[in-house]
Amino acid sequence: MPRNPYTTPNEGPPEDNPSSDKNKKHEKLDRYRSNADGKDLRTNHGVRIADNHNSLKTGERGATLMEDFIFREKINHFDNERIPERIVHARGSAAHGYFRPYENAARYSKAALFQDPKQSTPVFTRFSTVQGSRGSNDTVRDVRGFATKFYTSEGNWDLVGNNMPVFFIQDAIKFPDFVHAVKPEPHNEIPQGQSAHDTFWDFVSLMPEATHTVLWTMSDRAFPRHFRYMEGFGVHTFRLIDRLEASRFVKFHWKPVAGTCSLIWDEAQKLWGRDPDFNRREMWSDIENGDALEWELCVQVVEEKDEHNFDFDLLDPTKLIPEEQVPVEPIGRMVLNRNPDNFFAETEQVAFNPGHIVPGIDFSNDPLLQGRLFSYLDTQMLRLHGPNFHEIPINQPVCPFHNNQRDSAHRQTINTGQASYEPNSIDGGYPAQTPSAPAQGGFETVQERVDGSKIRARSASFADHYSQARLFWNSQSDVEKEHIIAAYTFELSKVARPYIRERVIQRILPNISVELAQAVGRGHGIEAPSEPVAPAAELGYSSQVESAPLSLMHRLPGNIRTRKVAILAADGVDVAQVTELRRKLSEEGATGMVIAPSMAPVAGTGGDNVDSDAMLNGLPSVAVDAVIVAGGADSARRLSESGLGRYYLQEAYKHLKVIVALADGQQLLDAAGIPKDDEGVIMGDQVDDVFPAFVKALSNHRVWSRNNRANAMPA
Ligand code: HDE
Repeated sequence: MPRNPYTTPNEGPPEDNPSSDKNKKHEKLDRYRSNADGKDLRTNHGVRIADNHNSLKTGERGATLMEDFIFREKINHFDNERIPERIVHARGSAAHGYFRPYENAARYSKAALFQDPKQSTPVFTRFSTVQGSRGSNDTVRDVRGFATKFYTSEGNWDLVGNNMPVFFIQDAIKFPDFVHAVKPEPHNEIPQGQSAHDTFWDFVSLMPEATHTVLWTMSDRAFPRHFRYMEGFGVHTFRLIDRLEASRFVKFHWKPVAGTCSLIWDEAQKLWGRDPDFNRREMWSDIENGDALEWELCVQVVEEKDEHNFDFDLLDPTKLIPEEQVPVEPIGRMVLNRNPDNFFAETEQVAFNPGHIVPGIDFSNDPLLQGRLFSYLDTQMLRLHGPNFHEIPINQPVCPFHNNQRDSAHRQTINTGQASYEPNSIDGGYPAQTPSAPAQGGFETVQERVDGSKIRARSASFADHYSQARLFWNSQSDVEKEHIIAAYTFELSKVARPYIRERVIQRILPNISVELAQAVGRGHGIEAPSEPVAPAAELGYSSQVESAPLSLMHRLPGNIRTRKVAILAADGVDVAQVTELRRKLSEEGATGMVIAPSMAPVAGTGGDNVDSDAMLNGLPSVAVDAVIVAGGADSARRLSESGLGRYYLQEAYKHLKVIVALADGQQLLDAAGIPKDDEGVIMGDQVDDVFPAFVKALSNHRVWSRNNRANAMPA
């Protein structure tokens, strides 16, 4: 498999260095970046301001004067600061980076960005939740958006995907219904950032096609530990066009280099209060610390002749192509290594559109994709106030662009010449069309023969609503299955109308799994059928019953890079041990943080001190990946006497986190009631005694074998 030769930032090309100006997009953005260091305060029209504290009045206590143009400009601009938030995906955060293809990409697509493994393309990627408003919590149960703008030499390509490979509906005409159902309810605008309410479950239980994607959202994939651990998917089938104009179907995947892993529901909920910006903050601070986020762009390619060789329709967006049926081939690598300078200018104003494609990529007839091709441009008109949003710096392509579109609000371009039409002879016939060509040619839609009657109908090949839901369920580990059962049980407990709960448990879930239906039914005192109840066509058929990559366990991190480890310490701690721990963690690419009862320096046994990075309730266990209790008898006693100290360990235990107790630190295990006969509770006197076992355990992300016992922990 061809791989990018660069492995670490130091060995890499200039693009690996976030401050490098060798990135074409940054060269362009630099013209708009404005730094006020050492500069005068002025009005928007350039006048120096002498007093920014007092408005102009009639006497010191008098009324403010209309004449005060400085005051009016300032307030007027402020009053108009907000723009409408996105109707969906309102909450998001983004980063800059680059994409670099591997050698094999060029054989599938003539797109310039896939041709040269030495040539990188600037990217801007925004991650988002779907349901909540701009100020909602990061770790809610929801699909995550995964939208990438590639600033290619032939124009912008937007891959506007999600972290789940399938969608809730099959036809775009149902999107407003779906979004109205999932959004906060119209009468009281409750609940925020959640699907646990009547209108959502009413809709999805009446729309069996939603079942597969709802099942994904009931899995732990709905609250990733970090954006870096998320897979991404283009969802729809697209097309790749090669230099000979041959078209192939393709599904796009982003495979995280760091592996896949998620939060636990209780942890995710607690994070709403403890750190509502958890995912955003972690991405931001990792990038600031030089820990770039990385994905491989992968493709599943299907020859046109094989279009109908599957148990499902390639155009149906509620279906994925199991990896065993079509291999997922890596064709390049994306690195996100630079934070935006200004959230509004970049992250808020970036305008994605699946209709932004370049020669070498084309659409399929997926009826959901076809509808999206209308929607995104339309929504930008409202959100960014008219058709000139392509001039906003973050949206501009890196290649030159000329056409005869003119005027409208806030036009920046000063088009010279007299002819804003084509053909023209007055301006020499320019701008001129570019015929299609294998390289750097004009865009030409793939020629597809279409022959049919106008009809409002759903293809019979879209009738199967359950076979891939069963495939997903069968592929989950026992722990993941338990989490899914708990998720349905919890969500339905928030549904007030009993008939909706009954419909889900009796009419929908048995078609996925009788075991699932009955387990959720037990939690609601509702008897579930003992066999599937849907018509045969909806139950569908899949020649494959399991697919390992559908489980998060399939790509666990396998190392502890970028992990945050709490080192619990109080006065009397063994400082040498803390130092040793930090050094060893850092060697593995992880960060050890001293968490103490207060922010005062922690006094060590030998009169030496260590700084406290955070307080016990300032960086609670839900915000870290593992906990180590450092040695030192007094430190352990103080932590044991502290409710927060004991709670720290109990909560970490409940969330299946690796816990290490060194020397006297083991006292805290007893005080907190942590079972010692647990493979993820590691004890020893010296750092060397525990470290290899610690790294091994944390590489698996969590102590999965603890799942049942953890439920008994009250935290
Ligand atoms: Fe979107 N979607 N969507 N969507 N979507 C928007 O565009 C829409 C769908 C996705 O970070 C909106 O600029 C329709 C699937 C992402 O800015 C809007 C349909 C997938 C983002 C819109 C879908 C997505 C959006 C809202 C059904 C995964 C955020 C604001 C036909 C493949 C992009 C905006 C960002 C945003 C419409 C379905 C992903 C209204 C009509 C399927 C990641 O245009």
